[in-house]
Amino acid sequence: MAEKIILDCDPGHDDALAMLLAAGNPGIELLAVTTVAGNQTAEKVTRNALAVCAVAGIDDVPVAMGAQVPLVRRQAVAPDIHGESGLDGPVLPPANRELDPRHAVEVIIDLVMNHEPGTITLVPTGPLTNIALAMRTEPRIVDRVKHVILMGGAYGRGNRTPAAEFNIWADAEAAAAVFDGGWKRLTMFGLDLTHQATADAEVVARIKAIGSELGDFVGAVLDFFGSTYKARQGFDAPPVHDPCCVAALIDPTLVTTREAFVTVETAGHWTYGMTVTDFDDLFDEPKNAFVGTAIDKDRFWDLAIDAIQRLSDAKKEMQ
Ligand code: PIR
Ligand code: CA
Repeated sequence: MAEKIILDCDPGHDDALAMLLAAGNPGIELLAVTTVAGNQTAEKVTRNALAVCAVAGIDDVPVAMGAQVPLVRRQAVAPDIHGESGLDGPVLPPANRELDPRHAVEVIIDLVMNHEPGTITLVPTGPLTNIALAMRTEPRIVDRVKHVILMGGAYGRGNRTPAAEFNIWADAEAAAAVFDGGWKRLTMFGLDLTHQATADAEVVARIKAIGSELGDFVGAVLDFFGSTYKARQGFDAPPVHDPCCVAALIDPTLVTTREAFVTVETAGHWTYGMTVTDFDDLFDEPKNAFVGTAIDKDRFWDLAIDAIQRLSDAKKEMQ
């Protein structure tokens, strides 16, 4: 049975790849794409989500716009990595369909409350504002969600501050609520894992060799992401964080995880947004998360490239 997921994202170069993997792999049933301000404003990332749908032929999945600002802190976006549009690099096609008229938080609550308990997985790949708002608006979703598997945090070094990863730092109060939420299952894929999933030159070449409009689009996405990651963080190849969560749902043997108590720092001056990860039980707190430590990069890319190929083939057939 395919995993039913809601992808809550801020596209975003790597978010775009998460959308493609979710839509293009038969092991996933993508119930909705919901957006949240993060890499860019909510308006921009929502436009980008619709552009990805247009180029990939994702016609039947609702897309809903969500939170425009964090719960407490001031908004901060990431144009240094993702550009002014939030998805700089490729030509972005205009939307060819309407947004869902509901707020993302409503869509999340409606879907979770109208499906059997324990059947829907939430996949947040941006700041956790929508998820925090959804659990506060309808607390019964917490027990009904099968699994929250999120990209965010790090038990090692951060990327927005030495202590904090961007998605958590961008709305740490929301993240604190989500980590402390009491979910049946919570998985954190932080930078420790996602920095292993780099789009090396050979991978980009394989994607461009598909020879489709979508393959060229993803090629341009990765070229831009690679150039900013090189310039800003000195990486030889860009890490595509967000699709790691989707890949692990398709094939859990791709990743290694370790259970721990994880809590989000919201009071520290220098450490705001840090995901403090207690692998050694030093706090003596109940474990609340499975924490990703490793991913099989080659098999990860096989899955991602296969999804791009499938979506390309399906679109060709439609034309
Ligand atoms: C990536 C992101 C934000 C800032 C930087 N420097 C790099 C975005 C990605 O979309 C991913 O979800 C997460 N936030 C990684 O920090
Ligand atoms: Ca993201």
